[in-house]
Amino acid sequence: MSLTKNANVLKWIDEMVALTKPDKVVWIDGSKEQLDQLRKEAISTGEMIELNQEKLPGCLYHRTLPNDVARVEDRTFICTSKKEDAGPINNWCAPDEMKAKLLPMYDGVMKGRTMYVIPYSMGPIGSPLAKVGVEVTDSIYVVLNMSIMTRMGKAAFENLGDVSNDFVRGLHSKADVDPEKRYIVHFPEENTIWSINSAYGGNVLLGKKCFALRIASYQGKNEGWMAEHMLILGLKKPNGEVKYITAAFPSACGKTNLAMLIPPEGYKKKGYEIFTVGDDIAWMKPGKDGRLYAINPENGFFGVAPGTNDKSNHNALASARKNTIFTNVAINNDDNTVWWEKLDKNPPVNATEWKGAKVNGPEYIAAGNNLAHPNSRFTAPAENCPCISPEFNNPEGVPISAIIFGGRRAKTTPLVYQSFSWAHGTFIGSAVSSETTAAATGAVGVLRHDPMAMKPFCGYHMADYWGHWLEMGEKLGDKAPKIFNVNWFKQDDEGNFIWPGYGDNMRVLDWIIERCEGKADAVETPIGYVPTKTSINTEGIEDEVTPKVMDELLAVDKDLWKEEVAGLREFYKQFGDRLPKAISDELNGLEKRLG
Ligand code: SAT
Ligand code: MN
Repeated sequence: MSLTKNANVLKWIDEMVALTKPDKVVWIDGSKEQLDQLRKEAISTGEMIELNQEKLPGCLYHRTLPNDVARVEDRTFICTSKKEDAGPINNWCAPDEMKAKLLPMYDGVMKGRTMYVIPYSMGPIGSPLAKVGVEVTDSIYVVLNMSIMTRMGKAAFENLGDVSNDFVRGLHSKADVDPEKRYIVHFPEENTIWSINSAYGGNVLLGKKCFALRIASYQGKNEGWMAEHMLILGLKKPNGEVKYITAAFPSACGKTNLAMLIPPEGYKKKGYEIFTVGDDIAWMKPGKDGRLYAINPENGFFGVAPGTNDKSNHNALASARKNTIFTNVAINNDDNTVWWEKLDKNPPVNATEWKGAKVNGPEYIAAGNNLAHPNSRFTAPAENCPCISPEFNNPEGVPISAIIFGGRRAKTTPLVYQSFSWAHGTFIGSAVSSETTAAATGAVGVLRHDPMAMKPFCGYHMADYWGHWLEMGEKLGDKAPKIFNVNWFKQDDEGNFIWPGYGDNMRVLDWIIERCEGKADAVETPIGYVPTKTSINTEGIEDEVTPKVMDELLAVDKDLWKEEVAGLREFYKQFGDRLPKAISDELNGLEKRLG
């Protein structure tokens, strides 16, 4: 039975049914009974495995095919009617041509299967910033993940109403999970996403990267708001005031860890606290008072499991102790729980590795294998997070004081620096480079340009996107957040990380907020304002971060930066005359300051 009278939805569902020809159509109302039923069914078919229900209540395990473990950027397309609107760093195909290619693949693809119709809201129901999506899929795994990651079910349709056509249409079929026929396709001009032949994460949970970043960035440009690949956190100061920060880092560079940071002892004692609003995506819009407000459109965390442990992210572990779906981690067969690299020092002897083979964990690892896939994930409800912000469901969002960019850089980029202005900050965002990670298929550890951490996620021309940033800055004027850049990943000549990171990143957040309040000290350098040698608090880590190490962390090496400028000049060339003048002015200004 359909859950809505909205004629636009009903018409589109009819079309999708006629195209994919499922045996059955099930509308997902979001009720506990229905989800329990789907869990049971998925367990009975082997699609999901039930984990130890005493130790991990409500938790399920899922294994994807070894060819289907990450986003596929080379098979992701932005199909705008004009090629130049997709820009030089997106894959483009004419909408008609792409449809002609994919329609035969979708024709009858759900024969013998059930089509699930998933209504969902990105953002709190009723929020002026929220938007509705409908995803049809033949995967229970998708339904169960969407039930964690979004506000899913009947209420989303209530939000849409009976007449609106403002919803994003998502068509997904796992088909044969054939990597040669895998496509993740966006039609921004039609509010439509088509995904086929994958059953993994960002390729199939269409509310996430496909809608909340690629389609939403396009909508944001047209409607005067911003969709960004950013965490959102609240920093509570000893006086009780909470300041909000967003931060954009590429996938698997520590957004979840920063969003859930536990301050070092000295800070805790003084009364500092961190609250999580979001760990991956921020939608931001100027509020009535002229400041920039952010909501997290998601309702859960799709976090990288390996590396997550009690020290790196206690709160993420706590979030994933109940009602969580684990994908491609290892199983400890002794007690039917989960394990991944760096969870602890005791890989299970009696293990099932991520591809499903029974192995001796320590021996398997000693032979150079991973027990869990490096991009294995937990899908955990936000409400499980011990430090979830009291503002998490605030429909108006939270006012942002600072925006941080960052990536993985062994050299060149100091621990932290502040931009001279919004335009300079936009330039810094456009200039972000980072070493690639396992979150996407392809080589790991290769330095590439990843502007605003949006390279894989911007739904239109990247240079126009920078233009939109500049325009937003003009609109916000002196109420605009201050813009910073951080690098937790600086290395010495032996390849060791020289900044402790994790909870100690609080020290950098502290400097950032103090800068916003006009307090902390900085020196003006060619690249921006860098902390003075003593303005980052190192109390408690003096042994590790000696004055000499601090010098290294804050160094601005002019020769390296000249190379950076040359690389950027080359990178910007492809944007031709669509590159905003303010960006090339900033590059020229930097070059001049470097002498
Ligand atoms: O696979 S996802 O795109 O959802 C996660 C990520 O790459 O950030
Ligand atoms: Mn991400």
